[in-house]
Amino acid sequence: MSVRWRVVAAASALTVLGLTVPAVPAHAANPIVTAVYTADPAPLVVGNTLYVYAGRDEAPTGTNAFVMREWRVLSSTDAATWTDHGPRATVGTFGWAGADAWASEVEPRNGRYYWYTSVNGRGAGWMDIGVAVGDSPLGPFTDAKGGPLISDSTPNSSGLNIDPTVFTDDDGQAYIYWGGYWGARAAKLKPNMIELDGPVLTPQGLTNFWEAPWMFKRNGLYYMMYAANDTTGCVTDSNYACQRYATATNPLGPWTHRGVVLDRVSSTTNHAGVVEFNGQWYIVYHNANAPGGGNFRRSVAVDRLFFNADGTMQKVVQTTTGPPPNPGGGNPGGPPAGTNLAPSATASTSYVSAWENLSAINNGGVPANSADRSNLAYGNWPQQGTQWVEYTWPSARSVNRTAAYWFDDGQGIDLPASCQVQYWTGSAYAPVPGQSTCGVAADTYNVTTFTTVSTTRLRLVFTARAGYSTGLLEWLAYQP
Ligand code: FUB
Repeated sequence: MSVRWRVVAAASALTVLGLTVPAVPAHAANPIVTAVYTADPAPLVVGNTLYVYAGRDEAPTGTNAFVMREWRVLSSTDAATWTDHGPRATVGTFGWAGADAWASEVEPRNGRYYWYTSVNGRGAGWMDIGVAVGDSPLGPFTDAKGGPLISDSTPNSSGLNIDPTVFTDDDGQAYIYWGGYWGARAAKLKPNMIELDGPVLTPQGLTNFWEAPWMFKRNGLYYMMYAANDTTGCVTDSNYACQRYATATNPLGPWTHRGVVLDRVSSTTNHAGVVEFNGQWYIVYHNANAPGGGNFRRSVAVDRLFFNADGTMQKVVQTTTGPPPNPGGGNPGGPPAGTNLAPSATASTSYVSAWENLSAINNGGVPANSADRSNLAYGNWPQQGTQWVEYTWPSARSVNRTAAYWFDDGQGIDLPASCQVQYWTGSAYAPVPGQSTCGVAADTYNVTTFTTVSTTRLRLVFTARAGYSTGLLEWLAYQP
């Protein structure tokens, strides 16, 4: 399948800041917008729409500094095809500010949308955090406070007051985290969302925090993702950054560092947000991949994010295709819904070619088609006949279906002729009971259902077509 270029029919003219600006159709690929450079994305789901709030990089080629004066809104109803709604707030929204429309995030409350922004105030010090408010996700937005919410004069503020992330817990308490230059900070917000409620705290456990925090909650666990630039597992050049993350059972921590979720991107800065939309988790981040792009000419990208059964996050596979369309009511093009146990298993096989990768089958990649090896591929050329791959867990897992995405390289590796799912009974391998057809179709997840088995080992046995070898791009194993 070629890169999916699909144009949105979104031509209605919109009045923005006194100007008439058309909603710009975008395409389904990464970066998601290429007509302008965009950075520091912050996702927000409202109804059936995924919004992304982003700054605009205006630096001319060769300018090695941020030139940022406005924040734009992008939207999608399937996470794949995007519309750029143009600038919805600017430095001028804040009468007390003069430059640097850096990272921002929008938080809804009581039908209003509070847009927390990093912006350079005209007063003492450098960056401040302002807050604008609007009655819809697209605004119009006006200054909600008439001055900074956080500045250098805020007691215990960060060495660089940028990159706000605002999170509202189930009990209605809102929190703001922010900071740069290794100085993470946290505070409660009052219900009016424009005043801090209590002292500024220094959160504990955000190992190697550099900037760009993003907070969210999943299954009762709090997650803090943030940019780090250490050379101890993050990047090899500290001019670049990765996204680390930590979890906590309290919104103010202490946090437990969990690892790297997003490796270095092609721009030096690394700024990301996480959101669940139509049953799928996504990471929205920026890189320098648009034509003519660079460290100060960045572009927003979107990819899928997958969690392991224990709540840890799988490392993001950065794609050029972006995610498959997800208009809701299912997940066309993507893996079947459910808890996939494959990432927590150890894979083994009867044979893997030296230049292929067994890790492909449980690395969470989402193939665009059976020839897509962008997330690695398992293949067993030049072996023919019957081969197998197997998952082993340290203790028994309940499993009742699998999904195989077959690899076909158009050369020596072809779709198999047949397959069967087997499990370890404790003393031997046996076909899983009540097994539905083990599919061998191209360009799709072939789901095989069966009566739940509790086992430490699950095996996929497949027989090649005459004269060919076989391969897999993904093999998913689901708990009931
Ligand atoms: O875009 C300006 C700054 O660069 C942001 O505030 C940081 O997070 C980094 O992405």
